[in-house]
Amino acid sequence: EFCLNVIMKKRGGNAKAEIEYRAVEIEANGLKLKFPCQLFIDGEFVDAETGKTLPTVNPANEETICHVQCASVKDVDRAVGAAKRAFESGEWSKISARERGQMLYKLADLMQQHREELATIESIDSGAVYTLALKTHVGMSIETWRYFAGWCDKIQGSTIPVSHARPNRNLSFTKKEPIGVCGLITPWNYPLMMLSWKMAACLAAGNTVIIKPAQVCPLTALKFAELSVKAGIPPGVINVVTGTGSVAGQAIASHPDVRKLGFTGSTEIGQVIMKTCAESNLKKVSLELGGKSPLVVFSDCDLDKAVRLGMQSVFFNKGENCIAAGRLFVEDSIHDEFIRKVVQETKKIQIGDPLNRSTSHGPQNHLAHLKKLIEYVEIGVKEGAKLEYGGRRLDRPGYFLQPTIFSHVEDHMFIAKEESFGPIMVISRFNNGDIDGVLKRANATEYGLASGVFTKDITKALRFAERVEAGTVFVNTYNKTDVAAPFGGFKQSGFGKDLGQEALNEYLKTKCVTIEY
Ligand code: TAP
Repeated sequence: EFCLNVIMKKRGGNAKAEIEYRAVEIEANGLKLKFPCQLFIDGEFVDAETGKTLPTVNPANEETICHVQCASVKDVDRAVGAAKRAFESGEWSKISARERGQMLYKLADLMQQHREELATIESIDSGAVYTLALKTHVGMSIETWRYFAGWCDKIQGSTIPVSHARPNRNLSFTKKEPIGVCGLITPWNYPLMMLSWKMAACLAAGNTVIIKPAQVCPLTALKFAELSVKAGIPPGVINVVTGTGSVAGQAIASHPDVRKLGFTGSTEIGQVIMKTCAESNLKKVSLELGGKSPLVVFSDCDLDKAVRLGMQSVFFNKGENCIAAGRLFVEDSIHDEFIRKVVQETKKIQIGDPLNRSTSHGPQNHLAHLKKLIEYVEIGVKEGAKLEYGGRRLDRPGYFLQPTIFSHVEDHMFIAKEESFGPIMVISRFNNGDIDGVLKRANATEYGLASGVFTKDITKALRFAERVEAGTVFVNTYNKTDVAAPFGGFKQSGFGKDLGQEALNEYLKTKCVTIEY
C-alpha cells in the first residue's frame, strides 16, 4: 500500500477545482489502480475524526488491500450537515432538473471510462469474478445512472379536477418534490450496484445523500466519490462515510436531519433500522431485505435450459445474490434426471482467481460469511438431507467454497427455511401435477423477494405468477433484472422498489396545491 498525495484535476463542466486526497496505489489485473481510502464529506476526502481505520481484505488471497477510515457519529453528523446545506442552499438546489440530468450522464460516462478500474477494484474487494464485475456490478451500475439521468427532467405532478367552492372556481395541482437529505445503507454482495440502484434514483429526484457502504467492501464507493467530483457534482450532494453499521449506520438511521432511509441488507438489521427510523424522526424508509426464493421446475419444461438457469439461479455471483433461488422444487418424474444433470454440470464450474478470464466461480466475500456457509452445509447433512455434491472449503488460500447441491430436502429442515446467501442448491421433490401443493410450499416462507417457474404450459406459468407471493416472478428465465423494471420484495423481504419509475417515488414527496379563483 502506497499512500501518495495526488492532485486531481476536476474536468467536469466549467469547474476548475482540484481535489487532493491520499491515494492507495496498487497493481492488479494488469492495471495501475488508484483509489481513496478516506471519508468523502462535503466534496473532500478527509480522515475520520478519531483516526480509526478498518482493514479491507482480498477474499481471493486473504491479504489486506488497505485500511479505510472508519466514521464516527461526529463524522456522520458533519456529512449530514454538508448534505443539508447542499440541499437547502447549494448549487444543487439552484440548477435545473435538466442540468442535474446532464451531471448524472457525465458521471455515467466517467464510470464507463473507468469501468475496468472499477471492476478490478470490485473484484479484489468482493471476490466477484472480473468478467461478471465488468458486465453486472459495474455495467448495470452505469446503465442505472443513465436510466435515472433521463428521468431528471421528466418528474412531474398532475392537475386534478377538484370540486369547486361555488360561486368560485378551484384548481388543484401536485408537485413532486425531493425529500431532502437521504441516508443509504448498503450490503457487500454488489457494492457499487447497490449504491447505484439507490443513489441514482435519489439524486435524479433532486435529493442529497449520505451513504454507508458495507464495511467489508467500501472501495468502489470511494472511487465512485472521486468520479463524482470529476463529473462536477457539487460538494455536499454526495457523502460517503465508510465505517461500521453499529456506529455510522446507526447514526444515519437515527439522525434528525435525515428524512429518508434506503436500506438493502438482512431482514434482522432491516427491523432494527425501521425501528430507529420511527423513533428518531419518523423518517420514510424503504427496505430491500433477505429472501428464500422458490424456483419450481415442472416436467414439461425445456430440461437442459432449466438445468443451466437453475444453476445460475443459485450459483450466480457465488450465491451472494439476494434473489438467488433459495429452494428448488422439482417435479417427481424429472427429479432424478434433473439432479444427475445438475451435478454433472456443476462439476465443470471453473473455480479460481476471480481475475482470471476463464474463472466462473470466485471466493466468498469474507471469512465470517464462508464460516456461516460451512456451518449451513453441516446442518443440512446433520438434518438428513442428501449432499449430492460439494460442500467443502478448497484447500488453497482464499475463501473458496465448492458449489454445493443438496437433495431430499424436507420442508421442516433448517436449509429448507433459512437463506444461505451462498452457492448452495437446495432441492425438494413435488408430486406429479400437484400445482396447488407446490405453490403452497413455495409460499410457506416469511420471505417474498423473487420466484421462478420453468414450464412450457402458459396456463401453469400464469397461475404460478398470479399466486406466488413474491415481488419478482421469472418464467423460463432467472436473474433477468433490468434498470427499467421495478425490483423489491413482499412480506419480510421488505417494501419499496429499486429501479424503474417506481423507484423515484421512494425519493419524492407529493405536494398538493389548491387555488381558488
Ligand atoms: P446486513 O448485516 O444487514 O448489513 C447491511 C448493511 O447494514 C451494512 O452496511 C451494515 O454495516 C449495516 N448495518 C449493520 N447493522 C446496522 C445497524 N444497527 N444500523 C444501521 N446499519 C447497520 O446485511 P449483509 O450481511 O451485509 O448482507 C446480506 C443480506 O442482505 C442478506 O440477507 C441478503 O438477502 C440481503 N440483501 C438483500 C438484497 C435485496 S435487494 N433485497 C440485496 C442484497 C442483499 P456493516 O458493514 O458494518 O455490517
